Amino acid sequence: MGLEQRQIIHVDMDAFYAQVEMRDNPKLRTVPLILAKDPLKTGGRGVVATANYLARRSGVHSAMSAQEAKKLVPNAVFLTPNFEKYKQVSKAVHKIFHEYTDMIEPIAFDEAYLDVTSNKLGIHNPVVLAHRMQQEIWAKLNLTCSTGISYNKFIAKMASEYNKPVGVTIIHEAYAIDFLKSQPISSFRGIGKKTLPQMQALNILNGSDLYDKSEEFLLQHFGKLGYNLYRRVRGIDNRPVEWQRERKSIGKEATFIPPLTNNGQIKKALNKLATELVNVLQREQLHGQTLVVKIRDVEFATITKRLTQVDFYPNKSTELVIVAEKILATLALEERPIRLLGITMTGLAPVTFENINLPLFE
Ligand code: TTP
Ligand code: MG
Repeated sequence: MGLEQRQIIHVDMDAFYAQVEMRDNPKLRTVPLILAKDPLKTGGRGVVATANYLARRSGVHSAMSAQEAKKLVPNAVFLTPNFEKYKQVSKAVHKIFHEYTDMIEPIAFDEAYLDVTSNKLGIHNPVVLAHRMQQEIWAKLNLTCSTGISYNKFIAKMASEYNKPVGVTIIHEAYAIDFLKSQPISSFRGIGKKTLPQMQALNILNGSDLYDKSEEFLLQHFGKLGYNLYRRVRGIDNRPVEWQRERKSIGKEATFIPPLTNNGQIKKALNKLATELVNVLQREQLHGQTLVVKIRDVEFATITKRLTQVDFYPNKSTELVIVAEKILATLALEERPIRLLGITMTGLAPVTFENINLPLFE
């Protein structure tokens, strides 16, 4: 043994967009519901984001054209996805996750890996944790999810899909390879529309078939993916849960010797600070709603002032300089040279939730 094994929970909301809409409108609970613009109103364009289980029973699924879905279920209700709403729900779900651990890697609005090896509740049994989390999400948000538990991300994800909806599936290391061998090849993450037919052509229909292929063979046919799959099907996936320590603020400041004496110098200094600040924000994939400017003169009189806006500030140094100058202009500064300047962004949030790409939508 030696090193303590990781305990990873993959959480995936059930029929996410559809479930949220059914929660908020009970009339939708008993009808086939498809989250897509109504093809009658788009002239047939548009793609299905998701559908409730009733509509799925007739063969409707994500990424199918809305028109095709309408043919399958003529009496279905079509609803345009309300991303702002799902984002808010996602935030609320993450708030619950944070009661358990801060080691959270979001994959999409409705999906995340949690490393609960050491968790805030000090509970060792991850099944107890997962179950509790599901109950809490249900109690507070009236939504169900499914969880997969294992010692690595790949298997945890596969496990959460294994028993949907409202499932909890744990795969212990001792059973991992048996489990992987038993799964259809389409449930291996990384095998999508393009790769699936290639696999089938090579008679690789399940994990067991995959297991039987040599590393050379898989590399030759599938390159990097093949290299990974050779390991995945052997239960090997050492990727850590990539979480970001939550930062309250990110700031940059500089001391000036000799001190700054005119607006041109100040602007130049702000430019440099803003560029550095934006670099860090970009690297950490964060953006913020409050900009704080700090200024200290040669007499050591220090003033800080903040400006908060409803929307996140763009991570663009030129824009931040304009805001910083605006803040400075509101300060009643003494006419003394400036010794120190700083700008800080707070009210931070991950950019991932904003820029999440849903290429299926126009
Ligand atoms: P999924 O978790 O793949 O699907 P789901 O939550 O609707 O259903 P399941 O119970 O099988 O987990 O995706 C989450 C949300 O992302 C989904 O509700 C809608 C959106 N989505 C798209 O917009 N396009 C897509 O192609 C897929 C797969 C999902
Ligand atoms: Mg889901």
